[in-house]
Amino acid sequence: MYKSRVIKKKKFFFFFFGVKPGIILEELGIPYKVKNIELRKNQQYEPWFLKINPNGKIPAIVDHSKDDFPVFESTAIAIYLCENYDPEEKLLPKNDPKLRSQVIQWVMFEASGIGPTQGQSNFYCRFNPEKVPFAINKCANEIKRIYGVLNKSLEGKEYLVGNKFTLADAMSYPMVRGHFFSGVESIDEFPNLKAWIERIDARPATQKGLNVPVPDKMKEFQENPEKLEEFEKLMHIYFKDRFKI
Ligand SMILES: N[C@@H](CCC(=O)N[C@@H](CS)C(=O)NCC(=O)O)C(=O)O
Repeated sequence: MYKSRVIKKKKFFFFFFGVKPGIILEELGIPYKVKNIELRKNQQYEPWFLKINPNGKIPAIVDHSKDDFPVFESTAIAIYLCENYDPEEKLLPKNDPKLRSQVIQWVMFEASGIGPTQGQSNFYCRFNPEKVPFAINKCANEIKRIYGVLNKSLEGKEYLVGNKFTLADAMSYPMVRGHFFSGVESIDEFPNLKAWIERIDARPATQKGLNVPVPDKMKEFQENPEKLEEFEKLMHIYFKDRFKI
């Protein structure tokens, strides 16, 4: 029914496609098993999956070590993983309330700003066969405004909080590195943000997580515009059918 791939031998988690939890799992060294959900085949709406995420979206996880406890929404998954499996406070401080709040503030900034804005932009730039300049420009302007906030906050700093890599960075990085896909071709005007992406690009665990459960497509698309075009055409057909346009 769906493609399944065992990533590591121990089986504490089922993990359904979506790079953010992959990055957290790898950064924290949590053993997991992964299942790929094929969105184009609408596997996210199959009854067994809706029991895990009633919203019918990826990512979602099931914690087999805690009575098959299901968790959906990438931010909730990230916080759950840190609260339960980050005793060394690598990604989320526990005992310093101010530091913890600062990390959570940036995590929410991603969940309510970067994620939804780039998500909408992806539709207007890539999935809608009819390009609507007003929608495309509106999203691009908001993304650039958000990147300006990040760029300013990274002035003289390597990472967003406490000068160390935390959940704040881990959650924003996958979206920001895909800026071109969301209609912001260049981020040269945001040098701190560019350097921050390069810094996180060099983290082996994050890079491993980016390739879960299928090899990362963003770099391939950025380097091969014809592959991006091919993908867009497939998406046009899928969404026309889905939205009955
Ligand atoms: N706020 C959600 C967003 C999840 C989301 O939009 N997932 C998309 C893929 S990136 C999805 O599953 N789409 C399938 C659908 O809408 O049918 C999260 O962060 O987990």
